[in-house]
Amino acid sequence: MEVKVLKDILSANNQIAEQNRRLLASKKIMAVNLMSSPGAGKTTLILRTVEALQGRARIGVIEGDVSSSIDAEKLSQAGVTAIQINTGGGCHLDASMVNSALANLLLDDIDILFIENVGNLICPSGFDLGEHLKVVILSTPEGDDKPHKYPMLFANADALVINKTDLLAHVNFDLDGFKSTFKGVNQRAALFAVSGVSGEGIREWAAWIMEKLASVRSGK
Ligand SMILES: Nc1nc2c(ncn2[C@@H]2O[C@H](COP(=O)(O)OP(=O)(O)OP(=O)(O)O)[C@@H](O)[C@H]2O)c(=O)[nH]1
Ligand SMILES: [Mg+2]
Ligand SMILES: [Zn+2]
Repeated sequence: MEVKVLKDILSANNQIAEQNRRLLASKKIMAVNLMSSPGAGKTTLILRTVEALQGRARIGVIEGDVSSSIDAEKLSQAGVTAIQINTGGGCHLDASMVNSALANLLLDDIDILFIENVGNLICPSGFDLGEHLKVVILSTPEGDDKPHKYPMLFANADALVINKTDLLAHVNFDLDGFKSTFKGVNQRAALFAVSGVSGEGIREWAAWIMEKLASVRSGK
């Protein structure tokens, strides 16, 4: 019984995700689902990416949080088009929340849509939003054992961004060891080591995003 209910929820979600995918394709927008634990640096990475891609791509953002509009306001203050979704207790975004947000964005003015998921390493990975890319951010203070503990999220990522490299000297995070642990759960994801504070690695990450935008647009 429980299994059937879960299947129904996921299949309803997938249908709306498909609508989102079609709408995004018709507007030539690439959507990126950003997932991490709370505070790993999702909003900061979006801000750094907007700066890095200034004049090259127009960025829109859907902000998912349980409550508040702090993140959307932060982005708006930086001149970024952002819309806030409050899940009111829900621990992940689903396709219908994203569908409502899409109806409130000027899609003709967006090339790349970042969807900042609710901070959570568990269920966000189970819900298709209609996105092109799933990107996971892990910050160094969280520890290098997370791919073992939350394998679903890490296994499904198209890219993994290790953030807060500026703190490596102060935390127990073995970067090389981590890379091999991660390869054990996901061999195909692109890997980036960045700092949202110093800007280290942002250029490489931004170049990858532009490459992906080009392939989405050429239909590859
Ligand atoms: N030292 C350091 N701090 C960072 C870095 N990136 C982000 N921070 C800080 O970490 C805190 C959380 O960053 P956010 O970008 O708000 O993280 P988030 O993942 O969007 O957080 P939630 O939306 O609450 O889940 C803030 O105080 C940032 O200034 C970094 O690379 N290095
Ligand atoms: Mg945030
Ligand atoms: Zn959830």
